[in-house]
Amino acid sequence: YEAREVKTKVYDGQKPGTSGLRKRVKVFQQEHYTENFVQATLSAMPGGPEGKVLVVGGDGRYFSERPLARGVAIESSYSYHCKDLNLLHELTPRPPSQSPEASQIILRLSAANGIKKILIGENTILSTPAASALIRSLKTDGGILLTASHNPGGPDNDFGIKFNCDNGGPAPEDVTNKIYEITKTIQSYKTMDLPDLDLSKKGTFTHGPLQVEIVDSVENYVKLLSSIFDFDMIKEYLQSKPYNGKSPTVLFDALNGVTGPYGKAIFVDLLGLPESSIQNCVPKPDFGGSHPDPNLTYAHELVEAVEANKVTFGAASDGDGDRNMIYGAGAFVTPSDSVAIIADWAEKAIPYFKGGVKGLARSMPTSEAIDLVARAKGLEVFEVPTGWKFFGNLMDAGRLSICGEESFGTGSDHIREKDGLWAIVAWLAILAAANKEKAGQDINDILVAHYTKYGRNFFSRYDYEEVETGAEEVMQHLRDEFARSDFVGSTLKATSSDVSFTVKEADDFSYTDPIDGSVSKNQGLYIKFTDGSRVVFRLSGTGSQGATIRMYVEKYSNNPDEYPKPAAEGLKPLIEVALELSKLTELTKRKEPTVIT
Ligand code: VG1
Ligand code: CO
Repeated sequence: YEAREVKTKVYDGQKPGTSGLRKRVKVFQQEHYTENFVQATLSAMPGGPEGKVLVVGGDGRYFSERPLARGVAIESSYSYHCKDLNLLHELTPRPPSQSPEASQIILRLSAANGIKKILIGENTILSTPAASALIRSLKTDGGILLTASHNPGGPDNDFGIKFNCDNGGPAPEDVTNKIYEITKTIQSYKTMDLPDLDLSKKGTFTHGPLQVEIVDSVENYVKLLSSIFDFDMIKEYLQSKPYNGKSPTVLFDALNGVTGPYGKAIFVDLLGLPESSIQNCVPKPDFGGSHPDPNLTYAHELVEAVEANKVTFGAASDGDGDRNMIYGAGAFVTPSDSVAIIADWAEKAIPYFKGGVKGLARSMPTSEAIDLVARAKGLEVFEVPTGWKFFGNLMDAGRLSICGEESFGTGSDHIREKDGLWAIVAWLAILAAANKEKAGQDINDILVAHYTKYGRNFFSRYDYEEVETGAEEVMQHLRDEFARSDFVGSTLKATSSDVSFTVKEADDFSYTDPIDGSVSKNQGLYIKFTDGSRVVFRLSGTGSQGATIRMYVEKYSNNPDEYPKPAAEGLKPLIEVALELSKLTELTKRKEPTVIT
């Protein structure tokens, strides 16, 4: 096989967003489109592609791989067969003339660009945290992740490609900017006419000049978690009977995403729970037609099952496995509270942190609950822009151990991605530790104890998805308001009550990385009020179509009478003020948000 140069044309808009390039599958399927982006990625990787070793894997969504090499007929029906994960899933037919799937394209371009070796998950399956772990434990030069995370999958939905560096984390902005620059002028790419490689068999293969090792999707990751947590302690708790003579019950929902096999390995094989403790645990290329996002809206099946059966501990993760939701009967843990509580319990409940926690961090819109824990423990706390890539430098420098985002992302420096199953096991460890101190404690008791100690940060996010017009206008209108000389110090009044808020500070968030000094501007518009409340507006960087406006509101209370109240109630005046000030309804014609979390 020989490398050959293929002439191509430039496609607009191949700018990696918050977490890689995410577009509709049909966009990626255009001639040369995926090749252009993969070539740009290989050319932009630090030190270039020559002689490098990369990890490749993803959430198994549609367009990740096609089992051509196994002789599956694709003319009549598209059949996705993943033998070892025991899944067979039919999708609508597609013409056989279409271009190969992303994983085969990556193999061909890698071979032509001088990559030495590719380690790829069996059937291209690797959760985002598992890929990050693999890059780190095998000390590879980086990895290419095939995922659009929580966005729906299938022929009419989303696909995504993301590059991670050798620390296992999403490429920083200087690399993603370089990728984008290359896509704007690309004239050709290098490929090699290799046949499709069967990605269903583990082992090492020679693929043209390339060495390809097809690895177990789960093993390395589960080993890592076993070294972090005390699984014996968790098992002991699960087998004890602290709840009126009854054992705790668990329900994990993979939402048909990639974490199914990982969840089975952890909950069933390792912790000895019954099969009924996991659901939707077969990864499907279209996520069973659902939206694989673990929140109260999209994980309603889990919420209903937890409530109906009074399950002690419910949890879900997203399509690619980096997000998590913790939900016990009658008790929803907001992600902002979750990371604060994990930080508070870390040294007591998780052996990995026995030596001490180095520092804490959150993304800017995330509630300040974790700041309060940091202050109490005398730890540094960082506020970074949205997206996991900003945590990596702090971790690499040894200044950050635990961090999180309000968007159901929680993690630590064991890898360089957020990690859904890590957070879920961390919560099981907290329950186990709490029950050792005093038997009978459930998720709600842990929440109440935390609020009693620190106060409660009420928090909510309104998403206006795929807004057709007015998104930019809302942002510009806010910038104009901020620019008014009398804006700071002005008082904004709620529409349905007498409550009012006085503006203390308003700006467009800018971040200077304390490690390398790089500056990231325009990261979200925020208003801080004199009573400590905050409102944030930003445009999403992960959508594939139209603009998504996110509005975040936060209000702190240390009045115990307010702790049990639903967040929506305490936040109502603030939400009214935010909507009125931004003219969001007027400019976008959207009366209601698409999702409230
Ligand atoms: C969203 C979240 C952000 C998260 C990102 C990637 O980004 O708000 O907190 O890091 O998704 O998560 P945006 O730009 O749409 O607000 V995932 O699980 O999609 O990789
Ligand atoms: Co995700």
